[in-house]
Amino acid sequence: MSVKGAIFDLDGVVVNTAKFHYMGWKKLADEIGAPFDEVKNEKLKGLSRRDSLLALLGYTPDEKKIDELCEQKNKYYLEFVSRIDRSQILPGALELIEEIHKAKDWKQALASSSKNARTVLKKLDIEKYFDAAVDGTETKKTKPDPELFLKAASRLGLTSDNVVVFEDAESGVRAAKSGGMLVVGVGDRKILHEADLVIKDLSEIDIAGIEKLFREKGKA
Ligand code: B16
Ligand code: MG
Repeated sequence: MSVKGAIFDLDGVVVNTAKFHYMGWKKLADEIGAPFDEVKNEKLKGLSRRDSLLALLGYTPDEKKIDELCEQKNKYYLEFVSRIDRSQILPGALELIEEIHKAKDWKQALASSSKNARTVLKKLDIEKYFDAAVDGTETKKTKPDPELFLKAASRLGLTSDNVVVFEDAESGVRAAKSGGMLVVGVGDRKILHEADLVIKDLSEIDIAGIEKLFREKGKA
């Protein structure tokens, strides 16, 4: 078998930090009187901080205001994240990452839009499992552009045909698809229906399940 790669989104797939992004945006939105709820939040998942703000506001203020509001949201997010520990790792994530880490024909990367991804990885002491990591400080374009995932695959020394992406965001599923990769949606089937497979969480899949998906999609 050729070497295969798994690329994991961070927030909402490996760690329960998607909830903290939501709480940060909600706090900011309430302060500035912008309507915001969990339904609107779905559209923000996977987007860069700046694009999330513009999507939340529905208009583009001047750059100074954008910076100020982004900084404020990030301050709230970092306050929440400062308290996280391994109990925030999502079901099945550590088991799958450990299984892939031990497997000789598999490599894995972390690919997150978040500029705080490395802070989270360090806090949870899980960076050691990954062969590569790409975050929002290294990309020009935001999901649904495939740049982040293409960079992650290339750092693993693999092509799109040999990797599978795990994503919880609609924008992330689209990014992986437009990069020509297999994608497993992690979360709500109604939102992630463009994925090749949708699971509730990573406890529903292991290497054997991923290999089955590669075969079914003619990419074995
Ligand atoms: P930051 P992911 C994304 O991370 C989040 O889904 C998204 O909600 C957030 O706005 C984005 O990171 C940027 O995060 O403000 O920390 O740079 O899901 O791609 O791991
Ligand atoms: Mg995510």
